[in-house]
Amino acid sequence: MVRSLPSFTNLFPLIALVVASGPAAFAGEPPHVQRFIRVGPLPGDVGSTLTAISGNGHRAAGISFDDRGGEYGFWWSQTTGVVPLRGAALGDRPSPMGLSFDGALITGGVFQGFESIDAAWWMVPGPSTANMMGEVDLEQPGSTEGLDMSADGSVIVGIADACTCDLASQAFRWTREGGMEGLGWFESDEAPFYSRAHAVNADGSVIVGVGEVDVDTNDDGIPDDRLRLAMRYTDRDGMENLGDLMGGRADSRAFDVTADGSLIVGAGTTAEGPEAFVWADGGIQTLGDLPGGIFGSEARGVSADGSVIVGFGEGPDGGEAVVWIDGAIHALRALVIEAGYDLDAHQFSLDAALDVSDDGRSIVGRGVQQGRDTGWIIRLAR
Ligand SMILES: [Ca+2]
Ligand SMILES: [Ca+2]
Repeated sequence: MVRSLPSFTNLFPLIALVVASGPAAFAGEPPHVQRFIRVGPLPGDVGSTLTAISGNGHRAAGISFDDRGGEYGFWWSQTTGVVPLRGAALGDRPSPMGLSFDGALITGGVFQGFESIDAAWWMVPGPSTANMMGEVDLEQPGSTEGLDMSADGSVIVGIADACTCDLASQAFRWTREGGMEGLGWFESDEAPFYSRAHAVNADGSVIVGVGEVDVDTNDDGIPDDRLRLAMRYTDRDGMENLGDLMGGRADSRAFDVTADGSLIVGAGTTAEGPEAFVWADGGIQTLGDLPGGIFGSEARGVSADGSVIVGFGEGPDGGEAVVWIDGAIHALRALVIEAGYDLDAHQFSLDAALDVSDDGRSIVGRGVQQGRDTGWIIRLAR
């Protein structure tokens, strides 16, 4: 069967209502930075980045880089600083990507050799040794990687057969009782099939990410293109295609979801270029971009109630970490400087915000300090 393009919807009033109805953490106030924290690499390494933060905002996870291009995973808290995660064997390189609400559990992958990554979870503090998660039953067994977990860590989602070719892949869900289970794909006519799960809501019932569809662009009955589009998976509805923003190519992906699963954030494509969106049942709303520079934005994380969204936009000087609060976009760099941190003197740029705590107050991401990748945490005042 050949499918036509998914239908597009654009219900601004609906989304505005949904976003404004939650217990907004910053109702009516401009955001103010309380603390800016630089999170450097492990001892002896030269660069770092933060990939995720726990729901309560107390712990983060990230990757440390050595001067030979090697990468090594760590977790961080205010009291411990950066602490290395361990693989299953000597020489393994952990890559943490998601934390539980309290930060006691972390998921990600462990690089074993150069081509293969295997999904794992860690309990911290403690021995911090990787617990490997096994494989989903695919035709071609390959790599797996955990990318997010539910609030209590009982449900982990990610991508299976994450081969470096990035062609045939399947979103998975893992539970301690049930092991790893493939979530399937959108209906596609021909292999290779592709889907991946980026995030899961608090109770593990709503999973979001990307799927792929075949399309027949010239209406000759033969699919001639494949599109990657944002997806939402529930046991009741299966894998649903969320469509894309109007205009431009059809190309979208979902990166995060609110605690109750009702709001999904990600990036789509308009005639102007890639643009961050927030999706709710029946509607998708664009989030806009920073003024100046080229056009482009992406939403990577959302608070539990949907009132705070983080990601990146394009400003006059290139890509910048941003926060959307009640729909308004703010460059984080400007907010940090306003709070008295002289980022210019330290040659510190904030390139992308990658995750936000449940209360919307703690944001992590990647930056560059004096030419070297450097992780950071921003605490917003309430
Ligand atoms: Ca489009
Ligand atoms: Ca711009």
